[in-house]
Amino acid sequence: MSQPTKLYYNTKSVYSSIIRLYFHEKGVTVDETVHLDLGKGEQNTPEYHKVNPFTKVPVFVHGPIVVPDSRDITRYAEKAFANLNDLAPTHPEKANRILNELHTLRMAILTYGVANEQEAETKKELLNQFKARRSALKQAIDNYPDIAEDLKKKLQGTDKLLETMQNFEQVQEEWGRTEELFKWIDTHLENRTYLDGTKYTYTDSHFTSILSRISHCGHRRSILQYPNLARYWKEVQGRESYKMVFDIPCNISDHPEECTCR
Ligand SMILES: N[C@@H](CCC(=O)N[C@@H](CS)C(=O)NCC(=O)O)C(=O)O
Repeated sequence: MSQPTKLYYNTKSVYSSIIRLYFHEKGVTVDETVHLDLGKGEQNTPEYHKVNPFTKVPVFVHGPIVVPDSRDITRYAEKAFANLNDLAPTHPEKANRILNELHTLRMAILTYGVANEQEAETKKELLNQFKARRSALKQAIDNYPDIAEDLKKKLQGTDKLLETMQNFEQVQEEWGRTEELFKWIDTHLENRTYLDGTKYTYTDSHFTSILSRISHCGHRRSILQYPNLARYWKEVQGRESYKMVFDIPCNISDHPEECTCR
């Protein structure tokens, strides 16, 4: 690992946590970490736009190579750090399918979205945080004319999300889709400890972070109703990597500030 390494991340971001879990399991020690406060809009600056024009985290930098996107980072690092722990799936096609399915889940809708009157109450504070992020984005559009075009596109996406998040029916649909996928994974896990079989792979880092978000945002039942998935969830939480990344108690009712992402 002779080239310098750098990770741009946020502690509350699902996708950043995937990489932090994965690096811990892989044995990658990053030379420099840069924490971006997404609520304050630190990702929407011209400097960071040069690193990642999509202005999102995580981004991994390895010498001259810049890799945005958690899926690409895990695939890249598996090859670049082949001398470290082997976390490559032994069934790449199946792993890719699972990974792609997991990344169709709309985590922002699941995190902030309100599915009923009760959630409209319990998630009020959370939704306000999302709205504050939108305000920071609007401010950045005014402050940074050079990147304003990209930021305006992002604002359009943000507004669509905000609308969906407040539509009970659409949020319920998203939970329905999520539980369908969980049901399928539950069957897949019937004779397997991890998604690949007996071997922990990077696909598990992706799934663990997603499960953590679902659990911490008041939807534990969506996991625990499936016996194999419940067993898997317990297993991955017992790993050192989980404790390192998610050692902060996180429950929307008592720690709303710890449950943010989009
Ligand atoms: N497909 C990307 C998604 C990255 C992403 O959505 N990151 C969120 C945090 S979890 C982000 O940076 N949001 C900042 C913003 O939209 O302003 C990945 O897998 O890394």
